[in-house]
Amino acid sequence: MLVIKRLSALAATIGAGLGYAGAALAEAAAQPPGLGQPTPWQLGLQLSATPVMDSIISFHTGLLYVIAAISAFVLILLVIIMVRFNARANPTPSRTTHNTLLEVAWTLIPVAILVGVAIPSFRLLFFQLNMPAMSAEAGDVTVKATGKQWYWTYSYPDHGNFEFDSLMIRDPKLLNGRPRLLAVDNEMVVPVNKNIRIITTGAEVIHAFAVPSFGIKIDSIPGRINETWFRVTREGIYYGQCSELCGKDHAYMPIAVRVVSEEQFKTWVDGARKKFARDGAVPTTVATAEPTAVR
Ligand SMILES: [Cu+2]
Repeated sequence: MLVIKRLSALAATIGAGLGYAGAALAEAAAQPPGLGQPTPWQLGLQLSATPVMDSIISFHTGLLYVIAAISAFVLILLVIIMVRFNARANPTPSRTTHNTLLEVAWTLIPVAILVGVAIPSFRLLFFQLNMPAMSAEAGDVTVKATGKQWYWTYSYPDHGNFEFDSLMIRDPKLLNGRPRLLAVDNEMVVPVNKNIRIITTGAEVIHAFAVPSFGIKIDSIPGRINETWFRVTREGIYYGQCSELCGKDHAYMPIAVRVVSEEQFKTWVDGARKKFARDGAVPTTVATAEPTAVR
């Protein structure tokens, strides 16, 4: 955690020095670099915006210490063997073949390490996969994200009959400081500090809904619904990408999630109901057995 903080601080300093930070992050002025989007020369994970990502980062950092300690231990053993037991330093080698205590130890100690890693790993897995209790009164929100070739369609099943497409902004002149290949025309909007359930499916091929700062990545599979959740603890704009090779424009169907206050979210829903109202026609997400002439 500390390492990542220091690295991101370093990245911010370098970025500012190169004059990059000002323009690129003008829009998300209050948002630290590395939160919600990648930074140039980034080394670690993106900063966390949810409790799940907090756990992922601390688990990742903890594992790094374990791995480093094991690697250092093995390296030290190798160096000792090379120095003390080479043919010159040790011309008459010992004929020992077995050492019961040593053999039991080098079996049991790795098992203990693996169990020690597995326990927090499974705890994190359950934390990610167990949906929290959703409460509409508390302002929790369900969003349906449909992966299409090659954009995302969002609808809010509990907030009215509207649905909208979210396409990448291709014209650099329209970016206004937002990140290239990540900014979209219609962002998904959710309230801060609420449980957000994402239900996702694919319209024609498998896509994957992933936002690094939220610690979520879930496949969007045609014909079935997958779900995941997040709870963002600070307002801002968070970017992700389709994370399943889905076709020629796989790289050009980013995900942009704008996290706002509850009041702003209500205002946005009122506007979206009018702007993106559906006419009651059969939604285009319904899979058809045969390709129609329109396609
Ligand atoms: Cu995709």
